[in-house]
Amino acid sequence: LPRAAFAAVDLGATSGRVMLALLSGAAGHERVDLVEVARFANGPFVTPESDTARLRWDVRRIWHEVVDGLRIACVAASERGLVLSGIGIDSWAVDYGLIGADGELLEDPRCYRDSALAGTSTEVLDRLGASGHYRANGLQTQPFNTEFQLVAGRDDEVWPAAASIRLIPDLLASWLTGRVVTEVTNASTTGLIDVSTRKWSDAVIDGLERGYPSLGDLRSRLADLVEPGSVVGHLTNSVRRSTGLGRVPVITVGSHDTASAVVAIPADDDRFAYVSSGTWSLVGVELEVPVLSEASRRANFTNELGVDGTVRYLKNVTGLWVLSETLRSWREAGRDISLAKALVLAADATADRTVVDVDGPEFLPPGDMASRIAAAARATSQPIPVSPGEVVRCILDSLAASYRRALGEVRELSGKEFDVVHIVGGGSQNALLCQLTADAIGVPVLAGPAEGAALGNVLVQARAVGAVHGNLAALRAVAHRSSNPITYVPTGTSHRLRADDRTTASSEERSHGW
Ligand code: LFR
Repeated sequence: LPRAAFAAVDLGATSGRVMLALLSGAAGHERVDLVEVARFANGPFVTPESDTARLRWDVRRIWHEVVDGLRIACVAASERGLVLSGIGIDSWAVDYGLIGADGELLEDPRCYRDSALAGTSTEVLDRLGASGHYRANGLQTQPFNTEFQLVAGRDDEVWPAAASIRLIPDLLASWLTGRVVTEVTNASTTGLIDVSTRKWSDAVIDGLERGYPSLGDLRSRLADLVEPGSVVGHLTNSVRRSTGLGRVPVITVGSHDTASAVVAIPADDDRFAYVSSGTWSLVGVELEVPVLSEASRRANFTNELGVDGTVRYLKNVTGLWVLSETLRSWREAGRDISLAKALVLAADATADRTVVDVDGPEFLPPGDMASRIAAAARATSQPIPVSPGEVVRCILDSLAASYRRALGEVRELSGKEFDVVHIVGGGSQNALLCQLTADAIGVPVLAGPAEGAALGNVLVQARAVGAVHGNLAALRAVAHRSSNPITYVPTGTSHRLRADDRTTASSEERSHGW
């Protein structure tokens, strides 16, 4: 019988959900069962061409979905004789809302896939010095890192009125509780954190303020940092009225979805690598200390902060976004192919016929992926995938090749050895991709849990209120009992074509080129 209940709000770039989590079992035997009480589609909307940002999030709609989900979670918990012991929020990283001195949201937050951000990162790093910057924040260069978004928006009309910069989970938590904090795992994706001290980086912040005077005082707009597992505050009266909930604490979790997903990896020891597979595939390992070498910077590896003082050393590989956008553009063209059907067709298609570099900048913005794949195939003199089966197969073969390349680099740059690759997140349900990954990497893949971020979110809350105890290994034992990972053993199939054999641009060139 469940003895405690929590709500996990997990917001991805393509869908959001509210989960009711039920914790049962005596100490040392705990398990968590997740009940999805609300799920909604998410995605940026396109703003008029004249706007300074072209893609934005309707964060007020997200807020209403979250509150509605919490209302349903409250009912579902009380049906089981329980009240919620906590609420945790995680989301995709880097994006933020600007709040005025009166506490009002000044505009819909910009979406990280907005192509208006092109070029800013190169400009900033040239001005600030890329090597020193990386030694401070350890962050990969992505055109959308928060610091570059802030620089790109410094002359926007709303900027002078912005009193507070809030990352998406912190923004929602502030609306739920009236309290403002910055949770550190997500803050580590801003570029403004010193990865070695887990504090705001004076070097980076001062550098930006000096380099871009119209930014004004950046530091005063950033709230104090807190680690995962702290109580932000309790629900406000108005939230209590609209949800039926009582005085429930909102607890910081790994509020970066990837940080939460990594907590829920059901590993039995530390010799593992992971692919956190959703809209993106985050491919890497967990470390005690960051890798800040020049080689690491040039390979564009990132050191993001994890729960319990850890570092997530990884690479962002374009993930199932390419597939979901492909299916979406087919649907819009009147060719409705379900994901299940697409995967059956792909399984029947010729293996490794065409392998493209899905990490190319052309795959970042929304749009017709099949024609971008065709262009990439043409440019590398490979057969152009035409049928849906060929296109989807090409995407999956290309993802597996990209994971293989990233994990090879991880091993080399960090010295970390692993005998298993855990795939967590929605992509762990994609059996074909899991098998192709095992074959490409040559080590067993353990797939699941599919709701890794929500599970990791709950585990950190449960520990914060004393319902479970122990270090990350203890939380992972609970994750193991709560999920049934599926093993994919490498079949020894050799990969005729490798994405890295066809890549001409270095990672550094690619990351700057967008
Ligand atoms: C995954 C993720 C990645 C981050 C990207 C953009 O959902 O959080 O870790 O790089 O989204 O925020």
